Amino acid sequence: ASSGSVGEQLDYEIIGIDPGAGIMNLTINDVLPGYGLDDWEVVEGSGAAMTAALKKAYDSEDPIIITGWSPHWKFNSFDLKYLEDPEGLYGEAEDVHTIARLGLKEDHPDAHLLLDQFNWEPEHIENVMNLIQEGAAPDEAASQWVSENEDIVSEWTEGVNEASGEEITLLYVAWDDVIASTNVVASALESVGYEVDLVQVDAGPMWAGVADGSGDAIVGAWLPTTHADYYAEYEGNFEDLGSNLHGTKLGLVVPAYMDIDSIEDLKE
Ligand code: PBE
Repeated sequence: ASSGSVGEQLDYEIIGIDPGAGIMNLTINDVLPGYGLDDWEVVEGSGAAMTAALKKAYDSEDPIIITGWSPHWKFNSFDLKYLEDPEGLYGEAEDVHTIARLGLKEDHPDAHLLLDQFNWEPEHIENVMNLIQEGAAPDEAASQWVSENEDIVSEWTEGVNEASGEEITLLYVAWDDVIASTNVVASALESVGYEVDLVQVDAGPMWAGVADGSGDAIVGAWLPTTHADYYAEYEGNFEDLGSNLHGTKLGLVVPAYMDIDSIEDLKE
């Protein structure tokens, strides 16, 4: 391992994800200034590039700092820790909301009812993420989970009438948690007769698309903080169906072998 401060070892770089992600805005605009980390920068990339960089560093026991979040499979695959955030700038545990386009209830009341009833726990989404991480295609992992969890899925489909191939378009961003949840909801909708189109977009277009009606729904809206700017920008142009999962977390994440514990330790 190289000597010097963690900043010197890492060239003052935190490995981030796609620039539209809420965690990027929070890190760059609130966390770095809030802790006086003016020397540091957050490298833009993607969720996949971030986990690839994490795996590479981890396999050689090199230092690395990523923008991380839960639920996520990386905590199952690697021994990691969140850096303490004594100022609380990453906020409290949030809810993940389902957001529908205006008019979906009138056009597809049964799909709307299923989306409104969709609700699960962090351990459930983690199961799906782990299946995908172990090599299953997202749609296969989702249909496996749906078929193995009929008790939960039957609560989402309660009172939902069978469809006959009507099309529903779900927009999602390639964040691993949202890949998992979107595929599971798609599988549940398909189980009651819908044809579901999954369209991968960036975060801004995801919100714009549900607001302009080009997508029917999104299930990965982190609120009240992470997607606050998008929510405010499009408020009035979507229907918020409320929480589908409670208990998320955001932060800076490092391998457990690194001997720093707090974001404040990055000042040295
Ligand atoms: N995430 C995963 C997203 C929301 C879901 C934490 C990377 C974000 O930062 O916007």
